[in-house]
Amino acid sequence: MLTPDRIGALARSSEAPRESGSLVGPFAHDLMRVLANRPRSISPKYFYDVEGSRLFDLICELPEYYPTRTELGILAQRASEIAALMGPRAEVVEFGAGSLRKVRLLLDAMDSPARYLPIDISGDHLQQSAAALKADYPGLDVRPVAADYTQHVELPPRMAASGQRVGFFPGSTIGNFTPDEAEVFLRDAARALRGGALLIGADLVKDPAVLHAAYNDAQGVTAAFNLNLLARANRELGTRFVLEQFAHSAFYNAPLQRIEMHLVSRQRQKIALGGECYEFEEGEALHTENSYKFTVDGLRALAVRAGFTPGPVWLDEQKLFSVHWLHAPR
Ligand code: AVI
Repeated sequence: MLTPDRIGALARSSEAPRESGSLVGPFAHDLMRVLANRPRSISPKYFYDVEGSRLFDLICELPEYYPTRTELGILAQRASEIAALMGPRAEVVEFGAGSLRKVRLLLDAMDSPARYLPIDISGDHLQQSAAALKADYPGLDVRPVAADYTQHVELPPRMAASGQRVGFFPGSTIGNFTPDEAEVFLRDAARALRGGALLIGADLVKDPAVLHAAYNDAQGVTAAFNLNLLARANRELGTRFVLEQFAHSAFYNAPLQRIEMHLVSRQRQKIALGGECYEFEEGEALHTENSYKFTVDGLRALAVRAGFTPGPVWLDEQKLFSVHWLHAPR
């Protein structure tokens, strides 16, 4: 549970004094822009500092959060089928590589994988995971790319003797984009993977009660993950958000087929940032994340709009999660 003690601990960890100096960088810039507007909505990419990544790893282990273990189950069960589609000496490009646990399932099944290019915004985390992977696959050319894959990323050209280039985008992270952003991302991926394919995980539309539980876990880890956005602002930007004065709110918006996460102000309050003062009314929300859910046909239609040709789709027995093979154009 997210008890007052735990909120207190999170809040204390958010009180590290900031060096005096001007507020620069995308987080400061975006947070100021967001606070100046209404309704207030910020990109979920700011969840993932070191603490946010740690909390997300905990979420993936929660009994209520079915996507990670379900997708891992699908990949483990279908690894040889997927490896056959990849063919020999394939290059794998992973968008938003995290712990690299999922890609190991593929690499173990693949026929002589040639190169692995994990792209992640968190450079340090990426270098560490890439070094660990390299030690386990000595014959693999591991080339980490520290970049924001939500923006256009220039990839190195394919190796001369390699097979096809296959993108890997697991975890239903596609659901954290707006529909327009998802299409732009996929169109860009189709270009980068020309002549190859994309293997993508997408969470499915299902009983709202199952979705609700996955984003409102009993231990309060998702709440801590959501509140860490404010803790991060305190640590990095010197804001003085009092975490106890915001409530985690996550609910399924059925018409839009998405979970929405918000931080709701428990009282009227003012927040200072960059020489400006921003007011929150009681009950006013900062929208922190959308997590879109898909039907199989909906994801395939989105892929077609972005230039892919849909191939096989694999689901778990309960039809909770889907993994799609999408052919990139030539
Ligand atoms: C990373 N992403 C796919 C997760 C999701 O389910 O949308 C992030 C998350 N947010 C709350 N719990 C997990």
